Amino acid sequence: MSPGSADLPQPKDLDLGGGSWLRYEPRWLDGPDARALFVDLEQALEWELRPIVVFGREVLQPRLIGWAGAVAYRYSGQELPPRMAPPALTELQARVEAHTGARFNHVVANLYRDGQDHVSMHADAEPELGRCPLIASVSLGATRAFVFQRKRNRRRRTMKLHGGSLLEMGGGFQHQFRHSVPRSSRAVEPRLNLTFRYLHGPPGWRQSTGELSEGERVAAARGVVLRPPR
Ligand SMILES: O=C(O)CCC(=O)C(=O)O
Repeated sequence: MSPGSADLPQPKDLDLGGGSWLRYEPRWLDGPDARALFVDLEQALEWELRPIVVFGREVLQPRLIGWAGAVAYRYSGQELPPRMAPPALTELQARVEAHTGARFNHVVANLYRDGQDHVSMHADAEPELGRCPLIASVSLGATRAFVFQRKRNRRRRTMKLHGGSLLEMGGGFQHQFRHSVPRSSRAVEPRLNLTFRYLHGPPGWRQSTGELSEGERVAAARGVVLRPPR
């Protein structure tokens, strides 16, 4: 460990039990690379303030969202139609794929304009993602808290997501946990987050019993034993 490195955020492999895991690399991108990508993607993506349905009520999402992918994605009562990725995003996806060994075909982008922008507790467990999806999350810009809560006992843990970081969420994480980026009372700079996902089919697709999802394929390739999601 070099002098002073104890103060820097360190990579983390979190085995959360029950086949759920997180892998965090705080400095996946170096500072200038991460800053340049923020500028490029903020300009290249089309940002929208979109409604979603929460407890039967339509509300505006408390952040701007953008996306790219060849297949439509439906979540929380809204559908994101197919949309082409700008070149900067295609290049970033190739880097995430090379690093994780996973394929992705859909990206959801969130732009948190300030500390009031947030995402509430949720899980990304749409059937179209298949069992045990591997979701790779790249953060750019301000550091924000990432809170995850075990569904069974509601126990919460918090970690920080730094600009330039890569967080992989895998195994049963989307089935056994919810996650959020809560509001911050401090004045924070904008943050851009990209979650890379693999959609096996259009809304309504269901995985058949003998079929492997992309998350299961990657786990098998890494020698990780998965338990069926509960
Ligand atoms: O901004 C983040 O780190 C999380 C984003 C997220 O949970 C989502 O897009 O589903």
